[in-house]
Amino acid sequence: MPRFSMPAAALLLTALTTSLPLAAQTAAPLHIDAPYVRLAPPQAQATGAFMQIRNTSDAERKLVKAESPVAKTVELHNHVNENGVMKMRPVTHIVVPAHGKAELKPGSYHVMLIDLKAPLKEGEAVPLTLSFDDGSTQRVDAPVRKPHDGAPTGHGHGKSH
Ligand SMILES: [Cu+2]
Repeated sequence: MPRFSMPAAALLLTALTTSLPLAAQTAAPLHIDAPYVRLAPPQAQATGAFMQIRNTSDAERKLVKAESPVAKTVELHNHVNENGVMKMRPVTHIVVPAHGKAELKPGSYHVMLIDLKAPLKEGEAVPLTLSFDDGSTQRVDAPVRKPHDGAPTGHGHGKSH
């Protein structure tokens, strides 16, 4: 009785999988790694959220919006050097390169949580909804963490130790 030999079946399978468009295999080519929110001083009304966004697709994506129920306003920010002074500036989007990643980290791009509705506690999970230029969204829970010692503050004062 005729049947596929094993090598023929393997070849057929290889041909099928390699000819599939990438989009058909991965509905969500964006991956959010290590999200966290910086623990702010109790009286602070704003803080930053940081993460890495990996893009496994062939197309550049842009993060265009972030939302969170813990803050009245959520903006996308970058730090820019203006005459030697680091300042935060809102940006319209953050690029996630094809087969690359966007790094949201202190002193660089970040999600700014402004007018916090209640002080955030260490370990609390902050829900973030990220919207991209292709209309897709990603929901992540970012734990609140203490900032690392020596992280950029945006001020010019030196370290005391
Ligand atoms: Cu900011």
